Amino acid sequence: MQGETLKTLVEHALAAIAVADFPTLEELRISLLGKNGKVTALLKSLGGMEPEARKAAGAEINAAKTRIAEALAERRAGLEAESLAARLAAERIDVTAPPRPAPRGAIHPLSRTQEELAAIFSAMGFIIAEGPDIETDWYNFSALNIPAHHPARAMMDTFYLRAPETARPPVLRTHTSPVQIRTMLDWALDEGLKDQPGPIRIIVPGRTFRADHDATHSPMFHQCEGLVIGHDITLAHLKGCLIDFLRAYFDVPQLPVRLRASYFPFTEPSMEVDIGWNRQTGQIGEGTDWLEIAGSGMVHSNVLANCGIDPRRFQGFAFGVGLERLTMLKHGINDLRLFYESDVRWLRHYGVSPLAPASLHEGL
Ligand code: 2NL
Repeated sequence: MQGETLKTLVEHALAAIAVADFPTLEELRISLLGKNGKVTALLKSLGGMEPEARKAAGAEINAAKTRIAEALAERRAGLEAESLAARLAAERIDVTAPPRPAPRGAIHPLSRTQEELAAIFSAMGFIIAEGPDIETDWYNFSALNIPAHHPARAMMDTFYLRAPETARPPVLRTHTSPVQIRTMLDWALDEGLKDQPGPIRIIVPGRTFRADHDATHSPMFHQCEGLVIGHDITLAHLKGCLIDFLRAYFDVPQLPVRLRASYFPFTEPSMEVDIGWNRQTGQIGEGTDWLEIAGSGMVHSNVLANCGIDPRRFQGFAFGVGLERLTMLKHGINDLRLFYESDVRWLRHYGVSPLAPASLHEGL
């Protein structure tokens, strides 16, 4: 009779366990194996039995208890696996879906050009130097070997700030060269202290000002100048550096580059830098026409001396490019004034998404 009862109990328990959910499973565990559970009660009843009967019944009840405990564990594991599978299915991520709605803002094309130059010249070991927009006459003109009568110094070409009669009025810098002057002065001090500084290798992007306003000139515009000073820097370095830079920027590996003798007060010799293009189509690197793109030269010995650098021990090269011009040529923009009008239609058209892939093959 005992055996039948136990067998039925186990059968019912296993059947119930097989279809139980989590709460039911816990209820079953308590009602079967818990302190007041049915199987526990049977085990307790063993105490009142004759030894022979107890031995047989004990084995049976313990076997039943083990069977039920195993079934409970198995069902629990099954339920856990099912619930994990359900979560994984529900929380599945579509990695091919767009990450967020299309961005509304765009990088201004001038900023983009500046970022591209920073990337190209960083790869060549240059660092970026910056300085003030408002300069003294000495940093902007005198230190650069620009003579007193030079037209750049005239009121109609340069913005001067109000100053007491006796003082030389400050100027809005007409080029980024004063930053190179400041860099060379600092460097000469370190060199003098026998700090053994490495060569100077900087680019100086930034805002510049001249009293000019038409389709190709703005009173505020942007330049990027470069400067390299060392013991053994030659015109060959200047040439290689400019060729590598222009080919990377315009993404034309065989871009023709020509150096043409010219004059600047702060370099000797001085060269204009031309690139090959097709005047008719505007295609850079095609055709037989030449386009002036930059100015360059070996830093004038007077400029080095003005910065405390001994021209018999050191020499170097410098160059300057207009950022608007570089940008207009690359993107076919024909009116410089639109750069600063903040017309959102123009900005959307020429701006670059911050998430867009880099336009340079080497990345930004
Ligand atoms: C141009 C010409 C140039 C430089 C800039 C430079 C700076 C120092 C010393 C010597 Cl501190 N040179 N800068 C040299 C040659 C040309 O720019 O047409 N820029 C748009």
